[in-house]
Amino acid sequence: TITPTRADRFSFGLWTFGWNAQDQFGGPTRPHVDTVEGVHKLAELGAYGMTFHDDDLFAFGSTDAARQHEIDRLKQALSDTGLIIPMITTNLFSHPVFKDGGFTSNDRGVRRFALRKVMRNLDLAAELGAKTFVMWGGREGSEYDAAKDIQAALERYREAVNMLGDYVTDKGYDIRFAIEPKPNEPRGDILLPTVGHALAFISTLERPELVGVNPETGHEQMAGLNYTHGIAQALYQGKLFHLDLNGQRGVKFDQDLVFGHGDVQNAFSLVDLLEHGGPNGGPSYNGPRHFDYKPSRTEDPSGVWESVSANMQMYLLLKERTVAFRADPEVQEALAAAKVAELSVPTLAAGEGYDALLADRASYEDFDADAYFGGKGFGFVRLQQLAMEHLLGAR
Ligand code: GLT
Ligand code: MN
Ligand code: MN
Ligand code: MN
Repeated sequence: TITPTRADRFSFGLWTFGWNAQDQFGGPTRPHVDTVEGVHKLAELGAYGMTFHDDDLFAFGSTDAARQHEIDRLKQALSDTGLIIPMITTNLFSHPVFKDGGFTSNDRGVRRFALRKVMRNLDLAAELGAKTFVMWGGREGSEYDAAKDIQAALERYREAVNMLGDYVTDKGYDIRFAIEPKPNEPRGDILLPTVGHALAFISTLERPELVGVNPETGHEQMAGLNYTHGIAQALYQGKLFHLDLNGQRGVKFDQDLVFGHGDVQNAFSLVDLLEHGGPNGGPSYNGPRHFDYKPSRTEDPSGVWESVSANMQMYLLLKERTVAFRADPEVQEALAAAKVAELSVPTLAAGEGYDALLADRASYEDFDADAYFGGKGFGFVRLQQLAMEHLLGAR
């Protein structure tokens, strides 16, 4: 085992280890975890941060005094442990009033209430020094096509994010937003279902620079997509503001397993990308390594903390394996044979335009597509096998 340290920047949602394991089919199997105990436990296990929704810290509808009491207890626990709050978010999905969404409910009064709830929590984010504000619109969506005007809903989503951008700017808050995509669950279909949809939506905003994405492993995989690819595109577009690491096995309900307990080979390529950037360089990620998972309903309180450690352990073990992978001369040779670095060479020469390309007979008239590879393959399977051998600790 590898001991996690603050420098690894691991963070956990209060709603993760704090989940009492109530699900659609059965009641809680565990007691509630107190915030202060949670903060101390996380610090002890090597995390550096905790994140939360307003309603995780103080119950919906708390009096101002009860709310303040919980904030004060949290602040004391943070100062006792040195843990920080890198991100906070607002719950716009649990209370029945949000049954048709928050920012995009058909009901205008709900939309106005949702904005106020978020603004109040933005003030708290600023007070606690959180730099990222996640927006997971789990209830923004529909079950019935006839019941939701999707273009109007997107316009209301846009209106909401634009206004919140004005708010943090006018207040001088050092906070950026991160939209978290998910294709479905709890709604039949959720708006902004994938990283790609969210990135396209962000480009329509008045302050696009304030808004990025918070992709969750399982959410992309629920849509049958490659999480590492989604993360790579978010990095490429300078939009990876935060992320939710967990495990998922295939296209089914949101499993929220421990990181790496789902598609472990994709977790390997992900950690390689986050830690080292692309194989030929390109941005890596230096934000929090945030886990958004659910300790399975079968686990007792000690199993919960085992699972917290397991997330960090999986990340660190994979990190170690990716370092070995990159350092292996045989891998270097296989990467070269597979021309992985050649993809970084621009297709056109410096200063070359379509005229020069048209004049280059070698590129077309004399290009013999049938003979070009002379029967030779790329050797991608060999390269992948080397990656798997490193992943398995066989090298
Ligand atoms: C909820 C959801 C998560 C989101 C959280 C942030 S809450 O648990 O399932 O994926 O990240 O709102
Ligand atoms: Mn999440
Ligand atoms: Mn999830
Ligand atoms: Mn979740």
